Amino acid sequence: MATRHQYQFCFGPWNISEGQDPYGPPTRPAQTFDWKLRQLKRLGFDAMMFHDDDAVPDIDGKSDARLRKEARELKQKLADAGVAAEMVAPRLWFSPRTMDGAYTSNDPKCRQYAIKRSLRCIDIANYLGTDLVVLWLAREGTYLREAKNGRRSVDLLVQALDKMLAHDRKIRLSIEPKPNEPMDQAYVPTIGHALALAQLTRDPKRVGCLIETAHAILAGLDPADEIDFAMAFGKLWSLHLNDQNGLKFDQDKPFGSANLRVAFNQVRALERNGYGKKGEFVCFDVHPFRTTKVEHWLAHLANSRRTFLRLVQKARRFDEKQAQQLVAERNYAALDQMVLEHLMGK
Ligand code: GLO
Ligand code: MG
Repeated sequence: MATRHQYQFCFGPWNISEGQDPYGPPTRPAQTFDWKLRQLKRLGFDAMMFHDDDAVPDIDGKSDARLRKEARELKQKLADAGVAAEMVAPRLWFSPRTMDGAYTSNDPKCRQYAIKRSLRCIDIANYLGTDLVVLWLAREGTYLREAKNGRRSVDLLVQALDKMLAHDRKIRLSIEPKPNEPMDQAYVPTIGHALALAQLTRDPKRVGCLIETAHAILAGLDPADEIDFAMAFGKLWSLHLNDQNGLKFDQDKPFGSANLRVAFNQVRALERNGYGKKGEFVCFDVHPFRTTKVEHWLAHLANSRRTFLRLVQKARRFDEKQAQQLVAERNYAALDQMVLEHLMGK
């Protein structure tokens, strides 16, 4: 099982967040992008992931020429720092024009905006030197199911993906499913939905997925199973590791924080499938606790990476032979305890 390659790590500027939640304001002052980039380097990360407006702030007010100029400047800054751009994602949930959804909005003008913005996001990805665009379909769903026609929404999603695929023959789209929040019910809640949707597009081989631990748990699934499923299709092109304590708001806790065993099984699944061998990054979509002081502001990122690497060692040192023996004997009680003892260590 042990496929000994080195993993490459990534996070986004939004993962050094200021602590606001729906009930209260920020608890830490905002930091500049340049500071965040320096911290990323200092922590030993290899790449940064971007929203389109992380790369080009206030993107909607800027001309195409301006967008190109700013994106190229950013590319230079990343090159100077020796940091890769992992992906770019259109932020389709902030604008008043995406209030009722982006590609599935009931308003045709809003749908047009969402598609145009996605095409500009692809342009940014090109300028930054990545062929990966991530689609977290934040508002593609409903607060009440009667508000939209579900069948039409599937057609609209496919049409939007097709326009993106046609805009650039090389771009790959990774759908990041999430079953709820901000919506009551999302149209693409799981990896199965994402990969099925890919099949309806004009170029299924360029539509894959991104698994986020917390999102899989919110869907009632084991993220390790989602990893195995996506990788059986060769379609896991990115990953947002974090953790989640049960069915509540999206928590984006440090990797392994809520359930070390579930984290261990994700690492085992990545190892057995050779995740990262084709240049895929391990990204942490984690946030500091709201209570975090400025001087501890990066701990959730450093800790997630450390936990991941320690679990890689745990996965590689797991006694597979003994485990297989117990499986053959159907002695799952012993197997269960063996896993716990292995995780607890001496
Ligand atoms: C929120 C998502 C979000 C996306 C990011 C990239 O629940 O996890 O953080 O990953 O916006 O599109
Ligand atoms: Mg995410």
